[in-house]
Amino acid sequence: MKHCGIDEVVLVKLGGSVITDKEYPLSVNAPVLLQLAEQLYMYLLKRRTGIVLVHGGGSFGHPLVKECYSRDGLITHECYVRVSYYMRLLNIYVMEALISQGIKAVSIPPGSICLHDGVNGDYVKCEMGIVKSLVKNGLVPVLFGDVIPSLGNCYKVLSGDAIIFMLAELLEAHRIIFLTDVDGLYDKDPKVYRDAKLIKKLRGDDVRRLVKKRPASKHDVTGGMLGKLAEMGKHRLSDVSIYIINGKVKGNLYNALLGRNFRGTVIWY
Ligand code: ATP
Ligand code: IP8
Repeated sequence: MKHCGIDEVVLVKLGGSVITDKEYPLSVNAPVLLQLAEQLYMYLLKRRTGIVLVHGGGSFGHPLVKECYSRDGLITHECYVRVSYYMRLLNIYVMEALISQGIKAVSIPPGSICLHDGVNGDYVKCEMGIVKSLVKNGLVPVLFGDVIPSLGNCYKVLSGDAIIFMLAELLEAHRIIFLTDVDGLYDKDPKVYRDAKLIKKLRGDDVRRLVKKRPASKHDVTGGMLGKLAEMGKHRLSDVSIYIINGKVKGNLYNALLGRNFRGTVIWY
């Protein structure tokens, strides 16, 4: 996408495992957030790239939704109000960090622009025109995993990962960077298996093979790392490179944005 002097659009997912501590409900990782904002700012000083940020639910969204599912079996009206409130609160922390570092960030809550068509399984429609206009103007739209209304089932969780791939199609992005709290995609969970091996490169065609069963994760209602891969597999991507890197390592985001010296996984379509 070429507009108003912007050469390309890069999509960055600020993983909930990076910006919050998923072991403790409602805990923000403020120093890491500030460090990421600083890296983005330094990069934007150098390159005329459009950036769209999406952040995850981390210890704000996931434990609350989990509690609703185990208590009520679904997202009730009360639950929707509560999760929606706390996701906006997390978003405020993110916005605060970005704006304090000089980034022209604008928040777009997906709960206000997206609707789940309860009839067609996973089909979600979002009014993303606003995102396109803002990024064209050189601003940095910030979306996040959220709870959204559903025509069939009252409410549904829309993950930040799903939003990233919707945006990739809409904005014809060629680069997507996922920041998590591990060094990339491993052959098994590196937090559980000490002998897990980092997968440095992976072809998009091989992603589906890796996601054989329904993803499950201790803290995560949207499937954790395997949920990310499952989401990737649903979209028609071409000429896209996806980087999964550790957002807690200082300078990693900056280097990945510049395409140099970063440790992580690259998946290409
Ligand atoms: P959020 O959904 O809150 O935004 P996130 O996008 O930062 O979170 P998670 O969904 O928590 O990331 O996924 C990262 C976690 O996935 C890691 O902490 C790691 O323990 C776990 N994981 C499970 N399997 C793997 C794997 N094969 N490779 C890498 N990480 C894995
Ligand atoms: O963390 C989930 O978004 P994700 C958002 O990007 C909620 O999967 C509300 C749990």
